[in-house]
Amino acid sequence: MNHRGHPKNPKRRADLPLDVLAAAFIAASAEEAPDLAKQLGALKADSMRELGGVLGRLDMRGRGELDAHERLLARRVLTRLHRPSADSLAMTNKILDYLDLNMSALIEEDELELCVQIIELFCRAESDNDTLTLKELEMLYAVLRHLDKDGNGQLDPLERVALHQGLGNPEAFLAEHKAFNPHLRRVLAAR
Ligand SMILES: [Ca+2]
Ligand SMILES: [Ca+2]
Repeated sequence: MNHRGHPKNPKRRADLPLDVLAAAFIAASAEEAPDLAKQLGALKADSMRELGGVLGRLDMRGRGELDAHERLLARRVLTRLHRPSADSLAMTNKILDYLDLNMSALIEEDELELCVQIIELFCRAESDNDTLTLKELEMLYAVLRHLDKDGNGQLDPLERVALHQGLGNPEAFLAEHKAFNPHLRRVLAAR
C-alpha cells in the first residue's frame, strides 16, 4: 500500500471472479440493504458480470469478496441507480473507468468521494429525485467524454481541473455542456 492506502499491484478486473463477487455482495446485502438486494437479485446473468465489474473496483485486497466497509462504499453508488439493469450497470462501469483517476483499476476512497459528488449532481440533471436514470448516466458519461479533451480514455490532471471547477458551479457547468458538448447534445436529442 502507498501513503493513500492504494495497493501497489492491484489485480486486473478481468482476473477477478465477477459472478462470485456479485453473488456474495447480494447475499450480504439481504440483511444490510434489503431493497437493494431485492433489485440486484432480480438481475439476469449478463447484468451480474457488470455488477461484479463495479464491485471489483472496491475489492482492495483482490479477495473476490467485499468486506463490510467496502460494501458500504459500493452501496453509495449502487443505491443511486434508478432500477439497476445490465445497461445502467454497464454505463456505470464506463463512468467509473473515467473516475479511476490513478488508473489502478480500483476506486479508492478519495476517488469514490468524487464519484458521489458528481453522481449527486447528475441525479437531478433530468429528474427531480435522488437516483440516476439510464439517461442521466448517459449524460454524465457524455460530460466525462467531453472533458477528456485528448480522448485517451482518462481524465488527466488538466482535464480534472475543468471537472473540479464545474462541480464548484454545477448549474452553469451543466448549462454550458448542454449548449456546447456534442456528446451530451446527442444524448439529449435521442428521446
Ligand atoms: Ca483508482
Ligand atoms: Ca484525457
